[in-house]
Amino acid sequence: MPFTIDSARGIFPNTLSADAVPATIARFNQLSAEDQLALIWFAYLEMGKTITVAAPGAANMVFAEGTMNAIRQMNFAEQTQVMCDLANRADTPICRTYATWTANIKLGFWFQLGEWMEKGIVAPIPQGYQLSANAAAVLQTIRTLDPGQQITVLRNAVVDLGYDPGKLGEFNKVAEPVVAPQAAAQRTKVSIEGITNQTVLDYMDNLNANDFDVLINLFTDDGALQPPFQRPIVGRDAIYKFFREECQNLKLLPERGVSEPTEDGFNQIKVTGKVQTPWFGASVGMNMSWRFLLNPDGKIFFVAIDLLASPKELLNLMR
Ligand code: ECH
Ligand code: GLY
Ligand code: GLY
Ligand code: GLY
Repeated sequence: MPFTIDSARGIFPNTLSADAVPATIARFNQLSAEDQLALIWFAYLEMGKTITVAAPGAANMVFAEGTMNAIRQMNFAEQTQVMCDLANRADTPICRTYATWTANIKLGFWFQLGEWMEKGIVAPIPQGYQLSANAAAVLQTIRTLDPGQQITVLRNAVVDLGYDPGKLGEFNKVAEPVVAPQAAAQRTKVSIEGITNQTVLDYMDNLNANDFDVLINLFTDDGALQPPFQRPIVGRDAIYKFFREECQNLKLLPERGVSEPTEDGFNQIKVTGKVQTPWFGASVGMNMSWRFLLNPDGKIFFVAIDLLASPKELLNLMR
C-alpha cells in the first residue's frame, strides 16, 4: 500500500484553504455567552441585507419542535438562560438534546428562534447591547470575509453550541428524513475542464442527485472523506451515514481540474469550483476544491473537500 489516509491528506499541498474560518471560530469561542449570542445576531442581521436564507422545510423542523415549543412557553428570563446555556455548552437536558441533532436541525432551530426573537415571542438581544472590544473585533473580521466564508463561520458557530456530543456516549443522531434520489429526467451532468475521469464525474453527478447508494460505491471499503475543517471520515459505512445525514440537496458546480498519475498506479486529481447549500441557494457560491486520490481500480481512496482562501485559488491547480 503506497498511501495511508494520513499521507493522502497531503496531496496537492499548495491548496490554500480559508484558514480565516477556524481562526475566527477560535476567537469567537473565547467570548462570553452573551457576546457570542449578540455577535451572531448582529452578523446574521447584516448578512440578511445582501443574502436571503431559505426557511427550513417543515419536515425537517419536526425533530426540533418539542424543544422549540418548550422554549416558546418559557418567560424571557428562562429563554435567555436556555440560549446562554447553549452558548456555555452547559450540561442541561436541552443542551444534551441539541447535541444529538445534525447541523441542519441545529440551524433550523436557530432560524426559528431568530424569527421568534424578531416577533417578540422569544427574548431578544437586549436593546443597545454593547459588544465587548474583543467581540466587536471578531464581528469586524467576519465583515471582511467573503460570503461563503461568512456562512461557514455562522454554521460552524451554531454546530459547536450545546453539550459536547463527544461526552454523550453512544447515541443516534437525529437527522432529517433522507429524500429519494432525483429521477433520471431531472438529473444534470457536470463537465469539468481538464477532467474526463469517470469516477470524479460520477461523484459530482450522484451527489447532486442525492443518489447516495450509487455514490458510496465509488469509494474503497477503507476509503475516507475529509469535509472542510474536519478530520477525515474513514470507512464506507461512516461516509454513507455522513452523506445521508449531512449532504442532501447540495449543488456542486465544479469548473476545472488537473489529473496526474502518482505512485503504484494511483491517480491524484484536483478539481476547483463552486458549491451551493440549500440554505442560501444561488445567492452564495462557496469557492471549493476537491482533492481526490483514486486507487488503480479507479475507486476513491481519499477525497478532501476544502473551502478556498480566495477566488484566486480557483485557478491554482499546481501540485
Ligand atoms: C440568532 C441569534 C442567536 C444565536 C443564533 C442565531 C441564529 C443564527 C442562524 C444562522 C444560520 C446560518 C446558516 C448557515 C448555513 C451554512 C451552510 C454551509 C454549507 C456548506 C456545505 C458544504 C458542502 C460540502 C461538501 C461537498 C462534498 O463534495 C462532500 C460533502 C460535503 C440570529 C437567532 C445562532 C439562523 C443557515 C456553510 C461546503 C462539496 C463535505 C458536505
Ligand atoms: N440572512 C438573515 C435573514 O434573512 O434574516
Ligand atoms: N432550507 C435548507 C434546508 O433545510 O436544508
Ligand atoms: N462543511 C459542510 C459539512 O461538513 O457538512
